[in-house]
Amino acid sequence: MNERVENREIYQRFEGNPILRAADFPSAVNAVFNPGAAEVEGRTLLLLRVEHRSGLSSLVVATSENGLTGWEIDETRGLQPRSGLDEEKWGIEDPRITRIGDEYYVVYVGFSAYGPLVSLAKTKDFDHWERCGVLLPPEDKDAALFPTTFNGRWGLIHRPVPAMSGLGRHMWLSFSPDLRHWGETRVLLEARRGGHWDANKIGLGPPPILTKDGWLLCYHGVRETASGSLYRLGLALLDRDDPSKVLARSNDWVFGPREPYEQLGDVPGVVFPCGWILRDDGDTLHLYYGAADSVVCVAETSLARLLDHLKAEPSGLGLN
Ligand code: BMA
Repeated sequence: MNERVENREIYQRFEGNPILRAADFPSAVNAVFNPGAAEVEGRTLLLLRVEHRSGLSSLVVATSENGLTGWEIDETRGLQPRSGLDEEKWGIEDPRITRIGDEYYVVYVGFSAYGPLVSLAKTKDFDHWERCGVLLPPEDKDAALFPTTFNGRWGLIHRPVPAMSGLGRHMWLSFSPDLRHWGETRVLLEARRGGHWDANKIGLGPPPILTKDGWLLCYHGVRETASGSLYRLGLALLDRDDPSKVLARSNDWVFGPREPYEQLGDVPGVVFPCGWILRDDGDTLHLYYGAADSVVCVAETSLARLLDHLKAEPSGLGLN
């Protein structure tokens, strides 16, 4: 990679990418991608979306000491779609993990008999699970919980799809007093229009991270091209106390498919993160993403650098 280009990049790809692929699995699977991420007992844990050769996905655990190398896959740990349940009839996908107290709340997409929907399960160890059921009906996905409440209500970012086409797919915010009943629903971030990289369709990446400046969001924006959809990433910042207030949004995308492993696969031209981990220094951030719906990769960045970038681009707000 040309050094001048690399220096401009906000995220640095790990040179050992992809860190996990189908061939690493003991059993024959089609693809492994879009992992949720958490720190569990001092190790980095990825909850991988594993697409089996049936076409249906389940969630499988892999762990590593340093979050980059030495991944150990444990096919007995994770979450399987519940058989006989229409809500998970065609698998479960794209988990986002939020730690609340000593539990991990995993919001995932259930590929139901009626379309993709948002479900929740919680666990302390990724072995034993309590299913909390469907949070939002189809079609809805790209959802994650905030780790704290706002005036006693939990917050959930999600991406419903309007039945009427041409109106855009935007990111929404809903609240709940008990993690079961959701309301106070409003649009949080609109997809831009026209020629922008994030026109018409956006969705949350990993769960929001609380920073000194507010809640940091990483979201994907989709551009339709003659040869398919391009999934790239942008940033936004929400008010710490009132997350319905958007303080800043990047104008330009900050990470997009470039390397061969992001350009070649089942769905070329896709980077799709569902997890990130802020390391103990409070600044190093590891972003875990699926590349081309085929493999798992990691990129590193600095939290301070992301926030500086957002502050330098305040005009991103409300630009349509
Ligand atoms: C989205 C989700 C992701 C997938 C992406 C690109 O709609 O379904 O799971 O990675 O499309 O195919």
